[in-house]
Amino acid sequence: MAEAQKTNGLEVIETREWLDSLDYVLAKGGPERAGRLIQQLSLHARLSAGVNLPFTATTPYQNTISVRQQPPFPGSQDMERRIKSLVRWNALAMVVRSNKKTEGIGGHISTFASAATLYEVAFNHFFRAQTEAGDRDVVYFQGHAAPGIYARAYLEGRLGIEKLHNFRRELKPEGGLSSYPHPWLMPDFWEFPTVSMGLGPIQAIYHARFIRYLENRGLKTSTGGKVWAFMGDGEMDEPEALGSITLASREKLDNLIFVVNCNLQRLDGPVRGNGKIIQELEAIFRGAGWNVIKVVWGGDWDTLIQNDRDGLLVKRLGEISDGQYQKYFVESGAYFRHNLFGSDPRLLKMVEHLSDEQLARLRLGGHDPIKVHAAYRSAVDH
Ligand SMILES: Cc1ncc(C[n+]2csc(CCOP(=O)(O)OP(=O)(O)O)c2C)c(N)n1
Ligand SMILES: [Mg+2]
Repeated sequence: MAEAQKTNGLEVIETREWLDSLDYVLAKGGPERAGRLIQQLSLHARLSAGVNLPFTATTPYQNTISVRQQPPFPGSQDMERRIKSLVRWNALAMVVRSNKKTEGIGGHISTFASAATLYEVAFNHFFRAQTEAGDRDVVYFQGHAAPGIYARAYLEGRLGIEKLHNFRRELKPEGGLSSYPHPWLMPDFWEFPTVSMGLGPIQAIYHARFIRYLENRGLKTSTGGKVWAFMGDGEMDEPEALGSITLASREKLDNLIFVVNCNLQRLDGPVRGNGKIIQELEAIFRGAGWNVIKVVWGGDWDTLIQNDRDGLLVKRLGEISDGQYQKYFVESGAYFRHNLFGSDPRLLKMVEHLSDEQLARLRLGGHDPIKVHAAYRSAVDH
């Protein structure tokens, strides 16, 4: 049907009536009742008129957890932001300084810069250390995020400054830090080797599986410890990263949490220029039977998305490719407005109260501690 027809007259009124009815059901019966009704509608359409809805393994390009479902943030956001800034700065300074001292020493900066919130929220609110009472969480850190983990350990007083001075020169007499996590290189610090991409995710699956094996045979008591694995979106292209994901769902490993940092970027370019890596991964994991929680937009987007009564914005956000998004993020607010919202006058109207500067500063979900916290909470409680 032509776009003009869809947005015209009768159809607009009809759609609005259906949406209003659904809102009524939602208000009276809650989301579960509404969900059942939608399923019934779809079944009815299929049985009585052969309406076959196109198959989709993905959900719309928005956060899985709505604002209403979001739990309150338990910490001090100001304090945590300050800690995060210090950690992020020290990680960067350590890498830059090492490269000044020894040319070509390398080290990644952007990996941790993009994942700092993901780690800080986990460190501050979720990771559980070993206690006498019970078992602990197990964490597979993304190998290239190592500078951030060192920087945090320094702030906690677990690593001396001389170690940071010798980043990537661990054989110096006063000691140093290995490029990447490896228990052989730093036995008191790292537990698992993760930097050959794909090793973290696959080890985490078998680790969680083995823990379950011990628990099921009474060889270990369970106190709810989780296995966390942090990885990059480019890393998901490694065969090992996805190779055993059906084992995890078959064995119902709800003691396992994957955190995939979808910064849309890998070392040498976009992960998917013409595609959408978040949607692609959602389809793969949902198809394999995983509970997938997407965190796409930060709190700055909440009102815009809540006011998106007809789903125009969410539809627009879903049709933009990752390559285009990369361009928007480095361009000005004016460019963002013109290219993203400019496709429809109704979209432009939705953001007319925001200045170009405000538009450029709309935060993404992975950098919003409240959104990340809500996602972790939901994953842990699943
Ligand atoms: C098996 C393997 N191949 C290649 C590399 C080299 N390498 C290091 S980081 C990187 C890109 C990582 O991209 P992504 O997983 O998206 O992580 P990001 O830095 O974006 O968080 C590559 C190819 C590697 N470490 N392991
Ligand atoms: Mg990446």
